Amino acid sequence: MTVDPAGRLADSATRVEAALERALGAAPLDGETARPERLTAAMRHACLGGGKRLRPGLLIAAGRLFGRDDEGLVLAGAALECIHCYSLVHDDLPAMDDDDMRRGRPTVHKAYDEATAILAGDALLTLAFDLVADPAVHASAEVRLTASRELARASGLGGMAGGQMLDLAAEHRPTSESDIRQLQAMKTGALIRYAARTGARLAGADPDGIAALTRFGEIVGLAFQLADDLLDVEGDSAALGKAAGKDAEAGKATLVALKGVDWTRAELDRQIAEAESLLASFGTGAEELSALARFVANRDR
Ligand code: GRG
Repeated sequence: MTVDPAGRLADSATRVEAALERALGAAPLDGETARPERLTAAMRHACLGGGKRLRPGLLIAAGRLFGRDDEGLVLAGAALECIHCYSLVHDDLPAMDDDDMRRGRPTVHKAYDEATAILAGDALLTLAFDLVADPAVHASAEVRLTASRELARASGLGGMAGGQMLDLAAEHRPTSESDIRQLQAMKTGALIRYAARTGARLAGADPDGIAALTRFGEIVGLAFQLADDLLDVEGDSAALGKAAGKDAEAGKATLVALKGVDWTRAELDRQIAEAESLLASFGTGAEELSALARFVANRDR
């Protein structure tokens, strides 16, 4: 069977886009008082009409491996995408990476203003937990609670936000390979690991299946970051939809900076080979995930 990862990803992306569109409607939901128009618009700017939707695509593909493919999985993927989009909005702020362009458009603080961008990020972060609590995500409240707690841990102090803190602290400082690996596993790896693990969990995988997908997610997370670091060195700003060459300028601690481009390419190949051998025991059903891992490694944006 030949799997077209871009086609599958595009299909998941369309479904996630529709779920986000519904979640970011103008009408207040039960328990809300009113939805300020400007904040809703800023959140829509951050979330809709752009992005590769890799994390929800991975969550949905992991679920499909274990036989589930319904709108509940899409909602869990949309929750994860809300966290990812919030992180991009805050990362683009002048106090962090100070970027003007994202996904080929002005960043949220440029299109609106800084205070609105901060609030849009805050509200996307909380919206994620609303979505993951939806009964459609899983019939069991205990499974939803686990998905929710793990989402908090992947995103927060010991995950993405903590990784961002370590990343800022490492700027213009000599940083060891193991420290770089740790900060990257937290900053970008944690959400990708969550995607693979949670897709498996929500589809009813047994502990061995969840463990295998967790390891797969860790490898894809590292591959994603290596590819991102290479794109920053070699990529084209127009294709990326954001400025390239910013890592060296900001003195970022990356494996490309520490070990060089050739080593990073070889490491990326090693990671993809490991991901594929990990999936071998799942047979042809895992071809979509294996193709997705290659897509992450070889992407040009
Ligand atoms: C602000 C709490 C906080 C955290 C920020 C993830 C992150 C932490 C910052 C993003 C900075 C950055 C550009 C990191 C490189 C990896 C990355 C997340 C790239 C963008 O993700 P893609 O390529 O983007 O999946 P799209 O637009 O396709 O969704």
